[in-house]
Amino acid sequence: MSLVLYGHPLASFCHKVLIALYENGTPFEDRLVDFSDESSRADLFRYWPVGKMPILRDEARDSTIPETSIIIEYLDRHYPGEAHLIPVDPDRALQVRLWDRFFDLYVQTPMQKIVADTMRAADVKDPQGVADARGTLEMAYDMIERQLAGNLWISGDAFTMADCAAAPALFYSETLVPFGAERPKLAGYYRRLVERPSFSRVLKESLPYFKFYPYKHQLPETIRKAMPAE
Ligand SMILES: N[C@@H](CCC(=O)N[C@@H](CS)C(=O)NCC(=O)O)C(=O)O
Repeated sequence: MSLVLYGHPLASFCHKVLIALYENGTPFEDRLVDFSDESSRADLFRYWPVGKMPILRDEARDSTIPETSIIIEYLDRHYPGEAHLIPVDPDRALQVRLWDRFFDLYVQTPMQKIVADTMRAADVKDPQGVADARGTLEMAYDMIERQLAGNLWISGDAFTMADCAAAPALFYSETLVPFGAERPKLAGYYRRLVERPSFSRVLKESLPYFKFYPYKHQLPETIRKAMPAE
């Protein structure tokens, strides 16, 4: 198979690319990266010394594509399907890229900060950084609530790369900072994302791994009930 995705079923940025692949039914091979296994870890770092996942290997073109937004743009250009996750119209495409950046920088990043701090030793915890991250999530939620006025998806009526970024970001951030009754549009958007077949499939495949998520007790009840017994 030409396309190989190096990633992990629990990793939110990997979910973002999986959604894009599933939206178009793009064939690919899934290669699980296990950071606790030296050779698996070396496999990833050999291609991308930054060490962040996912990365996409395109064996047919002998190229390595890192960074989720670049991966989705690459798939759109070289392996297009029926779902155009980047609009053809340049101004609409710009809006999609803006909201894609927004979810990565102001939802995923603070969400990861809070989760990572949980796993730090007591003497190196960063309470101020975590409080700032929570504040960023509240600010982002308010902006999303306003943006959704009249929009089915984040940048209009079509599901795009920005929604691929939104789904895992909001799925995990909601376990840390709930949306609150004052943000009904955000709550409705979240439900549409979770019910979207591409993301629903990603979540189903992640079920055996959610037991490793430090905030697993705050996952939605439907997910907790569907998780295999430990
Ligand atoms: N900007 C990167 C972020 C990727 C990222 O942060 N991936 C996480 C997994 S969700 C990771 O590899 N974490 C491992 C680490 O930081 O050591 C992208 O969009 O691909």
